[in-house]
Amino acid sequence: MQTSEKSLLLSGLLLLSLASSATHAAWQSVGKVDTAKQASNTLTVSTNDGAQVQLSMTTPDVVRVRMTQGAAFDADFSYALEQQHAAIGLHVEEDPVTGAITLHADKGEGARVIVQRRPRLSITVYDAQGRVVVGDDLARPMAYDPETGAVEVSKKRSARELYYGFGEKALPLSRHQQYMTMWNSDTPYYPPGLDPLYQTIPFFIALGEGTSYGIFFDNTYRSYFDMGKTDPARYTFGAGGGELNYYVFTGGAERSPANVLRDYTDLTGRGSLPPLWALGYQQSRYSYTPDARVREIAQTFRSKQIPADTIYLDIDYMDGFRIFTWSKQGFPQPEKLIGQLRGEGFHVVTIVDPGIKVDESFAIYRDGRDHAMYTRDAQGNELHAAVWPGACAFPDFTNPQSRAWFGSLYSKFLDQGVAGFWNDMNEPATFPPSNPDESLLTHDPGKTFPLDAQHNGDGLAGNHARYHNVYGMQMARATFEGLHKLRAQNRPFVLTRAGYAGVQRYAAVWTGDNVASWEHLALTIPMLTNLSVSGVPLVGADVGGYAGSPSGELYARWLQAAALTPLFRTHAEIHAKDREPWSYGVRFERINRATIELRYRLLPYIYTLFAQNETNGRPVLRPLWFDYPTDARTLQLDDEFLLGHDLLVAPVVKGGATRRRVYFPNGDAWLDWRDGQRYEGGTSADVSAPIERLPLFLRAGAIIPSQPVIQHTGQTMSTPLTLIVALGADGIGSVYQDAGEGYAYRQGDSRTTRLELHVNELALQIPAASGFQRFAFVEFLGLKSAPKQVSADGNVLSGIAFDRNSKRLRVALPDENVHTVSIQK
Ligand code: MIG
Repeated sequence: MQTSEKSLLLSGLLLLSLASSATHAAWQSVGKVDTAKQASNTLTVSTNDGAQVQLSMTTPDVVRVRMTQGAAFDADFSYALEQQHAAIGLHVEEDPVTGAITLHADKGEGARVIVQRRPRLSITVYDAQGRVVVGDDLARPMAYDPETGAVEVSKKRSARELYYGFGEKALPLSRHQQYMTMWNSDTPYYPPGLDPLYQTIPFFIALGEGTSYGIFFDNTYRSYFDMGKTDPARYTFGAGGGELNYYVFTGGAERSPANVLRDYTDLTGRGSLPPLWALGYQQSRYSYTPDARVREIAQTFRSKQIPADTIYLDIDYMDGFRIFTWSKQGFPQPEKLIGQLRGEGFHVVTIVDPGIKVDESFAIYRDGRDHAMYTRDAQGNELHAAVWPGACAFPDFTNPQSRAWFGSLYSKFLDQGVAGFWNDMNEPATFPPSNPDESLLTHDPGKTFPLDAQHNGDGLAGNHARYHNVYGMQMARATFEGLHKLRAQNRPFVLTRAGYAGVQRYAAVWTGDNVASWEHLALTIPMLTNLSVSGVPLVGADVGGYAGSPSGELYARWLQAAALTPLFRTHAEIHAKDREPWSYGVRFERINRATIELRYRLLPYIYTLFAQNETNGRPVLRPLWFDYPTDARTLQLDDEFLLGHDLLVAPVVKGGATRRRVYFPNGDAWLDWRDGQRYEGGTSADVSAPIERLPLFLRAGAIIPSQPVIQHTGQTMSTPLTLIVALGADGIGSVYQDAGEGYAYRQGDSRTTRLELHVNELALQIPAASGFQRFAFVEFLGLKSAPKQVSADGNVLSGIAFDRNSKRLRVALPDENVHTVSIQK
């Protein structure tokens, strides 16, 4: 670790020098408005300096601004958008005295934009109630650098405004007063604060005084966000090239974060429902090898009765790191191995890197070369750079033909039974020529393609400076689309390290090479919740920390914290000690088993959250402020999170701690998952958290589904569901069910059950349908003692049990036709 720390320090210095050399001297500001013309739902404004600005709306609450310094705008194309969104009809009006131009949707209530003509063009967005959402700072108007092509804009900032999102950042929960760079980077062992990391998602949600809005800066060049660091009265964003092209989401009538994220994900897409197996526990390390070791790991899970669904194979399964090959020594019979594992309920995920070994005897390499699938250097030659296999060529994933070709390569592994794929090193990361070992110089420019490398850009040819930030996302897309084409009946599972806005359409995201430390465990909460509100629902961090070896305590605490995050995967670097749930002795084995069991009990709830995410864009994992934006005490709370709207998770992230302070967000009461103890919203409590306990709370009024412990998701269908009901407030709930795989659900093959709690009565509406887990039990939490009786549709029930320790009342439902269950105290 010592040399790596030195390197990190060095890289920090490097970063500073890079940042300062990128400052611009020759900014040219937009001038006053000369002409304003409305055509086909767009208002085009030209200014007396030659710049042009376009304003349009994609919904009555979403305003789009484009600025170009040239005579013409670029072709309107974006990798981020799910589809190019048509602009809606505008109503435009000019003030006869000032000339100020007002525009809004021609139909329906919504945002209003006012464009001032002088002294320079400036844009202010208002909500339907006439409140300012966000406005240009006239002291620093839209500007560009004619020499370098850089663009930027500054917005006025109110002192208390906070900012969330920005994708994947190792930074505090709110990113106010931070300067952030967007440039996908391989950053092994990143220390907290290091920026940028692997992903570029130039989207944020602003929150001030309980109202919110969002901005998405759709520019793929190296970009930056100075959120009041240089001057707290403004924030600035810009990029080294391309158009100033951004969207303002005003958050609808409620001005809520949920509306902002819904509108952002309407534009950039939602994470499509993952296969159920991908939500089970996943075990990984660099690398399980040979095959006998993989078998041993799988069998140990089963013999120790620790649930698990997935085993990963990291780079050592390959023959000389050639993609889509197997090492003859380590994995002589891959199909047999995978078949056996599948028989035990395991899915295998293999890593697939972008680098393709330059090797005349390697058919995939030759095929790609012969069909011109690779990225080219400035001279037009195949770009070569060293990665694990040595010199490699790299598919140009911005070329639709290369994507289709690469996607088709998955066919062999699918035939062999591989269930999912893990795309690593796709920032893209290369080994710098000076250091043949993997470099720890995290932002060394030699660690990616030269900026003048050439890309197809889906027909808009451009250099690597323009397309660097989308390379990884387009690799994930090639994988997703390839899998979808090859196995239309399966939901692809793809995990990617790099990405750009919209990456959620294709892949899950993990936070790269974190470190086995308490500090990094704590960091997972602000990192993952911010990734979630950046539109990516299936997110996770390597459990235990990638680099180094956690103590039994750190691993157990990390497993607890991660059990209720969307992607639940243990992973470790090549040098790390064994890191399986049983690696720390029997005491920890028991604790870790119980942690993973909790995950499996809650899978029906987690699955429902994913289905809801696909519909409305609400994140599975949420920072507290997302659901409680008017509770100021949630705004910087970074050691708790919500799983959906109903579960509050307060993991222990400090070594040696056996208690912790928990804040309960205002507006709801909360019941301790363990014993039903009630905590009022807006209060804090010191709760006991011995090593075996994850502090977990259910919102009063919540109704959530759970299931008995199973060993893997293949055992789901045969098990009955239990509804867990938190008494103490009225509430509604719903449960989503489908086959857990495939797309029949899009043709209506699913079931959604609506539930309602009113005082002591639960109303159910279970649609009659077969082929789903059956609702069999209800468990009430929040009673102090056993009730007098419980009845279903007026008939007194006999099969009821009250547990004095957990204060849970368990009721067996006679059948699924029951409409009410009521408690008589
Ligand atoms: O250069 O495949 O982040 O999860 O184990 C390192 C080996 C390459 C980096 C990934 C890590 C993975 C490792 N990879």
